[in-house]
Amino acid sequence: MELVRATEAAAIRAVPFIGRGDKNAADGAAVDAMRKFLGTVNFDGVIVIGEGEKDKAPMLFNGEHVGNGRGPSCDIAVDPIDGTSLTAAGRQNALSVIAVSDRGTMLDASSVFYMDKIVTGALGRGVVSLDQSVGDNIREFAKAAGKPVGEIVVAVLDRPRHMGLMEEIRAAGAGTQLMLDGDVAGGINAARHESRIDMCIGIGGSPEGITTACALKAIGGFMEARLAPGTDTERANALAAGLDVDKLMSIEDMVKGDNTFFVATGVTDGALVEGVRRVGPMIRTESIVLRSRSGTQRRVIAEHLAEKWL
Ligand code: VTB
Repeated sequence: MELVRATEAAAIRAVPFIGRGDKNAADGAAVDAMRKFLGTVNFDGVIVIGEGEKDKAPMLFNGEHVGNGRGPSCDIAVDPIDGTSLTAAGRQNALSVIAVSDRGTMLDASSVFYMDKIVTGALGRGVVSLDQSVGDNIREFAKAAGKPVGEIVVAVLDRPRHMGLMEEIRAAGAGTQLMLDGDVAGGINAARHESRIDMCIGIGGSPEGITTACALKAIGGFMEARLAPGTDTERANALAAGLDVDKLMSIEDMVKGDNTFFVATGVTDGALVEGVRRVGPMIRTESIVLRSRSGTQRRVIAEHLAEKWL
């Protein structure tokens, strides 16, 4: 629960940059706030997934120690803003995210920027797989969910690389929900029982994939992923780092054990959580806190006295 203070702080500090066109400034403000608040939390965290390398954004560095050094030893994944471009443009669905698990349990996939992913709710287990065609996945999932294929909605990042994928989804008779960014929220929404999305597929960031896996441990969703090196150099780096780029990875391959925490606070409004808003003298934030050990999903609405944040 302490971690949520760090994502709340990052989200609040990003607000002056919403819609101002400068994604690195937004990210920088969120990174600074997150680092400061993490320093007060009782744990000895090592950042396994820092963001920013792919996008050359300000960073919390891989290998950086965070927390006050007391308490449990943890691996930590941070994404002070997932959706920096969304934030800079003033679009929906930007989140501030932290995921934590026991030390040594998070896969360090930092040498490969992208991974191919498929996420559904628990119903997809034993039913869908990255090794099946998109059409088969959609048909099998619809059957398992007891609904017509025409009602299946698949979230996909809106990228030129996904043109073929979008065609396959539509040819199967399902609909797409295109995301400009933010496939962490897309994956979580696919796994949640009360969302409009049934499935989230396509190639997105590896850091976002590992983070999503942490969240899914608490929600009980299904996910598979495979690293997607874009160049021979990346492939070589992955092999040197001991990664198996051909392996079909389960959630357990990405995060081991049953002690993960995932917290996210809305920066801008989205399907998962509301963005930061001013309510009279208060700043209101909405967050989710997911804990795998107990399988709980909490929503935390906090009101922060605005004058403390001036
Ligand atoms: C996704 C998206 C992120 O990276 O993972 C995406 O969820 C994948 O990379 O918000 P490209 O943008 O290069 O397609 C982000 O956009 C963050 O960089």
